[in-house]
Amino acid sequence: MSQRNTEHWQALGRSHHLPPFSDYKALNAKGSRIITRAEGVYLYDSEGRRILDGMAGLWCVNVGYGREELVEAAARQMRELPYYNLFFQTAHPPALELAQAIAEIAPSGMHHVFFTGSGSEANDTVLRMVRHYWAVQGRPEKQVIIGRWNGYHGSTVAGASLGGMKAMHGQGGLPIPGIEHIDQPYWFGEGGDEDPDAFGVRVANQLDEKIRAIGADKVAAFIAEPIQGAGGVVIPPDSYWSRIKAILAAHDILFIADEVICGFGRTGEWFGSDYYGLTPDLMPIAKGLTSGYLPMGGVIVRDKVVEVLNEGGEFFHGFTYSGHPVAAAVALANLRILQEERILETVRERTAPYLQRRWRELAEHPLVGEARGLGMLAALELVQDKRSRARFAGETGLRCREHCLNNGLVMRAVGDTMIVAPPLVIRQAEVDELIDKAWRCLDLTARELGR
Ligand code: PXG
Repeated sequence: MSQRNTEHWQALGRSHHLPPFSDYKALNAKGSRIITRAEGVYLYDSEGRRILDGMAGLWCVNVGYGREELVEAAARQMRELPYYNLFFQTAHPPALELAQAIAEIAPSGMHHVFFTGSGSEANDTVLRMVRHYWAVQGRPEKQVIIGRWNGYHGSTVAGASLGGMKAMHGQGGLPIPGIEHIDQPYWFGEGGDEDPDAFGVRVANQLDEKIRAIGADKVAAFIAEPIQGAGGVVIPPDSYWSRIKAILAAHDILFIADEVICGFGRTGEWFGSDYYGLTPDLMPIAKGLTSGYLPMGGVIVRDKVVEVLNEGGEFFHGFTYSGHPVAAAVALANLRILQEERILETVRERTAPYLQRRWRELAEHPLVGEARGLGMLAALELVQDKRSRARFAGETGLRCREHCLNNGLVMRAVGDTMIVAPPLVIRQAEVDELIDKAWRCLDLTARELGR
């Protein structure tokens, strides 16, 4: 019998596993890091190393690891009703009660939820739902959805098409027809010498220009993350969302706020849309809905859209695992934890201000051109030259990420942008540890570069 150790699992990976977003040859030469368990904000790997999880898994473990209440909720529901579907005029209590609980925390005027298994499926759902919405009203030519370059909306065909990741578009013939992109509000990377607010207005105006170029009679919707996550924690200049709101108000199109990362407390509010005062018509959700304990996503839908859907006959769309009862029971227990432990209040009043204050100290490091953040999201821009904001070639982030992992910290690299999105329940002493380790890894990266 084979031994259950690091080499054993790495060999299994090489022989049998095709992991997501991986360069298989490079990974096989090296071997995966094997994570075996987790508690609170810490991961433990197969070498017994303890690693502070600065990414809350993949932006999702909002209430931290090891929450017995979620385990109990899953076990209880599995005994009671492990599976049933929501097709053919049936339903079950966990999905219905979760829909109600989500409606209670959603922005006003949004009272319905369509459940999916993931954020990508949520975005496939919005694509079909917004086109159906216009078709039901006798306007089937309103089809085009406008997204943003470097936005991320998932990895299915619709999700990757709505997103603006050029590397993803380069594989598999994407984007699909009927999707257009405008620039992102990424001042540090693309703003040059322009004042940030002037830049924010200028890129927001691209939405107006794009709608006019296509013709508003052909545009179904605009989709955007309140803050781009996978794109590198891109926090728009203050001017951006108010200008976008004005543009949306001037045109008869739907607005989709992708809340997969910002939802469920990341900004200190329930949704990023609450933080920025946005009024979306549809909100894709996932990740923090269950704190990642089980896969689940959904779309929260504004009443005016539901009213049209109600007149549209059958909506031919849904998944075997839409509203899965065990995932729904876990999501309900997760929302209860967020509410009963007043986690959003703590984030707003204490944890986020502390994280953001300490994070800004990293701007003093010679490699850091900008240290930005909002709520429980933060990013560092690694630069060759602080004054000119001259970048590296895109490899420095990976070096830094490697130093972080070897020194007990998960920090994600998006090119040469380092990012964190820790569990919302991280404590002050753990934030201190995160900052100390980040500083040390920046030093190690600088030394490796011969600086
Ligand atoms: N929308 C947004 C805003 C996301 O961040 C999705 C949709 C898709 O969700 P699913 O559940 O289908 O993965 C996401 C997912 C990264 C990374 O490297 C980010 C995501 C997923 C995988 C990796 O930062 N976000």
